[in-house]
Amino acid sequence: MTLPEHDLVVVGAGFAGLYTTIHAERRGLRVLGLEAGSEVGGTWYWNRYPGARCDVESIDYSYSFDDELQREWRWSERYATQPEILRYLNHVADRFDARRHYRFDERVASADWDERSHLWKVRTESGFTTTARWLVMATGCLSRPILPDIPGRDSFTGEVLQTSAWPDGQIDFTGRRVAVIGTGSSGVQAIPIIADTASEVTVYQRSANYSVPAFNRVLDDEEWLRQQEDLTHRRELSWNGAAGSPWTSHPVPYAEASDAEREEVFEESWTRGGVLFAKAFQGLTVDHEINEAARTFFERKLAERVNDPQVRADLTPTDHAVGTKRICTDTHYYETFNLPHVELVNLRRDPIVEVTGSGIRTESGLREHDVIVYATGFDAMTGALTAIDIRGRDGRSIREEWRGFPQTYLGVALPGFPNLLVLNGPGTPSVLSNMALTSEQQGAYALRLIDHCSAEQLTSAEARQDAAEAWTQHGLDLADATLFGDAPSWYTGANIEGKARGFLPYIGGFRAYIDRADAVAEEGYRGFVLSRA
Ligand code: N01
Repeated sequence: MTLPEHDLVVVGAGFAGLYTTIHAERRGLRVLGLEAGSEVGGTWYWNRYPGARCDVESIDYSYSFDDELQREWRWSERYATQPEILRYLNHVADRFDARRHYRFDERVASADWDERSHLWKVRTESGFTTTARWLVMATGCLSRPILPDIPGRDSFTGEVLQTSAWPDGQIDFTGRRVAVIGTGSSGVQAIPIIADTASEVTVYQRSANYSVPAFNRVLDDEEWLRQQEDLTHRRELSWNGAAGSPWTSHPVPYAEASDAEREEVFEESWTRGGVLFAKAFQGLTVDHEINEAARTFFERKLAERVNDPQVRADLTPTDHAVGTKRICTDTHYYETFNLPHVELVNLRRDPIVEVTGSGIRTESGLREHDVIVYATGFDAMTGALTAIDIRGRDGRSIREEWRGFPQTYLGVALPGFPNLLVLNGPGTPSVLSNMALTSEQQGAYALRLIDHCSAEQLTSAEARQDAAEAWTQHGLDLADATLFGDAPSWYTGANIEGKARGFLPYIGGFRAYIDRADAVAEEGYRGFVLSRA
């Protein structure tokens, strides 16, 4: 039997990749990590734009697998900034000596399954090749950036920046005329900071988003100690919750709450900050009436934050229900539009015609800029995988198969692609949950399958077609019962022209997902075909 150079290759050194690499080594597996970046960090390595910070609280957005680790790392703010999370992931890599398993600056170009030997042959863009029994894709959900196809885009002679590939080090915007295209979470976080120093900021907005203040604060010793005392309980709630965090909706259903109670609950969820607003009442993203109440509350808050009625109208979302696109978590975003040097261009009324050497021309005319910042998002959930030429049994190609909606089993396994394990793939809770914990769950699940196969002397595990179809349909049915499907979001592929539409993450909840996945394992990997080379 041909022996592989490695038991597994892990692609990616973000939360999921690092976890898997560290734990593969602990099990005595020969693991190789391949990472396109020059360092660990994944999303937190690439997205270095000003204002980047997580919208899950620091205490929750960190590994839970090692009690010493979670108690020794002292977060400084309620929501950690990108530099702090990157430092944390570097600390994890140091602490568990994980870097020695990685080759950095290696972008995987292709992977081919050899049916005879039951091995993957992996090749990177630099020409490095290796073989492994298992190929674990920890390539991230939002790691394939997109740039809009605007006529003349490359003719601009000023500086061009992209939030998702931000250069290392500070960019000085002092006295410069800056354009920002895109008002998702990245744009919403970057715009207020850019406006602090730029002489002019023009925000080109195609769709208005819901944004809720982060109410970020320094974690003082008292709050930190309180969190530490409660940590075991807090983690328990997170692991058993629907979204991997300790927060739940108000216990009294909306229909049974009085007007005063409803108001109080919305206010309280608002001040919890950011995405947690969508959790105010159970069913907020399912039931039109509750969602309308949340929308009314939001619009009242917006009126307090934005002075100019036209600007306010332009900043009011019109094309989706509250929470059905990722709610942005901001610090002074809306207030920024009260500043005299900040202009909002509503592209629905005044579309971009072209980018020129000196600026951006919309139907109303040319605005000149020194810098253009693209905060235009990602080919989410599938883009990182379809960017690689992955060939499974009989030459089947993910890139070709995923021209249609991706069929996965539990989000982890794909029919026709034995021993390929996708972490946080389409069909997992991933982006709807706390990715620090989903990454642990996904890594542990992949390693559990690998352990099972080695214990049984099996060399291949492949999802059955019918199991993948049923799982995918189950996910789509769950999403159909909510308001999510109607929103033109990256959750559904709607941000990419020509991408197959359908709700990509698993919306049934983190705990429910874990229970289903564990049941599959406990029943001897029902829905998988396990075999020997
Ligand atoms: O990307 P997005 P993002 N002309 O896709 C616009 C996570 N995240 O990087 O909505 C003009 O949300 C596009 O317009 P439209 C978080 O999960 C988290 O901001 O398609 N505009 C939209 O406004 C988040 O959801 C954090 O009409 C164009 C924007 O670009 C996810 O990452 C921070 C355009 C893209 O927004 C993605 O966020 C940052 C065009 N041709 C990111 N094409 C936190 O933890 C696109 N747009 C807080």
